[in-house]
Amino acid sequence: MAYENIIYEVKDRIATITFNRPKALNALNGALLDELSQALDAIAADEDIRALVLTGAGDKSFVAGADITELATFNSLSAKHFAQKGHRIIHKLQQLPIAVIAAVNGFALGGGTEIAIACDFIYASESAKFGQPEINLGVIPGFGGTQRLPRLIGTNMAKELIFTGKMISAAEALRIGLANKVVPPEQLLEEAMKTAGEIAVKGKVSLREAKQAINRGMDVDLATGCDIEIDAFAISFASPDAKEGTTAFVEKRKAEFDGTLTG
Ligand code: CO8
Repeated sequence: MAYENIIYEVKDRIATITFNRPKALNALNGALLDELSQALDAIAADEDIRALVLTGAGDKSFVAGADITELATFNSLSAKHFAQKGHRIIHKLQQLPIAVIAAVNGFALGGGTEIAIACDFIYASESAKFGQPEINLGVIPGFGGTQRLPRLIGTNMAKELIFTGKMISAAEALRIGLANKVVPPEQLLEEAMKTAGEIAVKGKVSLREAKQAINRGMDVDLATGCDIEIDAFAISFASPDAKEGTTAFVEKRKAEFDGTLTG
């Protein structure tokens, strides 16, 4: 389908979604969210795609949050519907069985930070700025920020960011474990694509099982998490990739993973 508010590309098993409303600093309006949802469905249905990189058009912003001109028209019920829609899409993003990297190239505010932290990890350009400024609008984060941010950076750090609404730099995001890596702006996409490429040649089943074990394990106690890992470990052996990976090691050659589950 033709997209107007995002750019969706696939090359060498790596999908890229670029938020593309640069005049509004890539703010998330309803139309953009619908297109994002459709692109995520297309990715989920494509067996060949192994990684997704999300970034923003222009050199200023990743996503400057929900579109405030739309928020300004909401009542309590429409706010609820909008938040439910955002949660559904972000859940879809988080559930993708592939690696998802946020390449944060500028402002990642409100819904922008919330999308970034639903990715598997974040690479940031030196000019990136993160924050949950909703409190300055008299509202609170509505796309998962009150839940995912404390799980990622700790309760007290998340409270300080959400209560003050302040922006933090890429360097500070790196220090508190929000971003994995900070690079000069012109190297950001290259670095993200390089890591996506490294992951794209791994076994599809082992990548999926590792991701699911980590994500599901974060929401349960350690013993239950270890049980989840045991099952995921067993499932990884259902793929020919396990035979190929271990045999290649013994034969001192590079493994060629084909990603099929049965064989
Ligand atoms: N929504 C709509 N338009 C925006 C947004 C936004 N979030 N952010 C920027 N823009 C627009 C500006 O209005 C401006 O448009 P125009 O040129 O037509 O005047 C254009 O983008 C450029 O922005 P600025 O001129 O303001 O650029 P500056 O460099 O001066 O400032 C900032 C950049 C600091 C990013 C500033 O634009 C800003 O503070 N933006 C708002 C950031 C914000 O508060 N984001 C959080 C929104 S709330 C949210 O995300 C909650 C998500 C879940 C909600 C669920 C509830 C139901």
